[in-house]
Amino acid sequence: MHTLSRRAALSYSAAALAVTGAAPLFGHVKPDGTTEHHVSIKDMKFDPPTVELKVGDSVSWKNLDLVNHTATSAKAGWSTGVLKKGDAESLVITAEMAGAYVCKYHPQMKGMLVIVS
Ligand SMILES: [Cu+2]
Repeated sequence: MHTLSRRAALSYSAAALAVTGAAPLFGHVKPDGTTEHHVSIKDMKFDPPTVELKVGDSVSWKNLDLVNHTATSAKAGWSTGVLKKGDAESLVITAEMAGAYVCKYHPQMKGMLVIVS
């Protein structure tokens, strides 16, 4: 994680604490009430493989492997694009993006976005 984004994440959490008085359970709650979820790509796996989220939340994928990866759902028509070592990409999640995704280079790598209300 970049120093800047970590600092931003901390300030988001502080803002959430000030507003709600409770720590967020998962991810980082932003001032607009949405949550940023983090998925690491490491050892040819998405970690965590399944993310439960609300429409409007964002997911940030970060590639910690040496080889290039993507998070891609051909069926739902979205992709992070190519993530090289150390790259991260954050996408805002719409209802249409729910379901399974893979790495386009390594289709055995499986992830899932589950929309909860
Ligand atoms: Cu891959």
